[in-house]
Amino acid sequence: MSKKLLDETSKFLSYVLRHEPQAIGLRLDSEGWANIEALISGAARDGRTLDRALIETVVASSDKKRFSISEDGQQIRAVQGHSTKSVELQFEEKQPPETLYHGTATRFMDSINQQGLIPGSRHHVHLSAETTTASAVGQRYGTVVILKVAARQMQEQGFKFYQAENGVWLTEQVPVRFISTL
Ligand code: HQG
Repeated sequence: MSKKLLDETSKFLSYVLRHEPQAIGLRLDSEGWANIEALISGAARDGRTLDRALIETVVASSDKKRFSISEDGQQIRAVQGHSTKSVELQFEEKQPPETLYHGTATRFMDSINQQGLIPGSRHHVHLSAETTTASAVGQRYGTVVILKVAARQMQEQGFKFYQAENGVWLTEQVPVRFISTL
């Protein structure tokens, strides 16, 4: 299996499992699970050939462990990053480290300095424990800025934090007073 095929399939899975399941007539339950056979047949109607081996290889080789397969092998979901309204993952609250990082681009900073960090179309603001991940995320949008978020302090003041299965930290919003630049 070529890297190109794996990358393209990973992007397609992110698209249908996080954002637009209806594009291939797929139903996700509230925890984001989709039936793998329905995913394969929905993709086929869209002219995309998927099979179990390809799906399993994408899941296993995903650098950020974006997807998981249910224990019975019948279902697949994205572990975070959703924007579709049909899904509302029930994350467990967890105590964050003192500091978490968010990578963004210089062009968003005026707005962030006014509004703090907001989720955009996704369900949560995404934060990471290391600056390397934050840097890679920010670079997707332009000249990167790494923001430090006083996560523990936020939590002490009543803000909730969650950690997805793949280690990504999530919260609803980050007010300006908890943000500084690195
Ligand atoms: C920015 C990747 C203006 C925010 C990563 C970001 C992540 C604001 C963009 C996951 C703002 C939203 C998510 C405000 C935030 N004004 N802009 N007030 N507040 N922003 O893609 O965090 O590779 O929805 O800084 O690992 O970049 O896809 O979020 O630049 O976990 O698996 O608005 O995507 O995972 O962009 O990335 P996104 P994100 P995957």
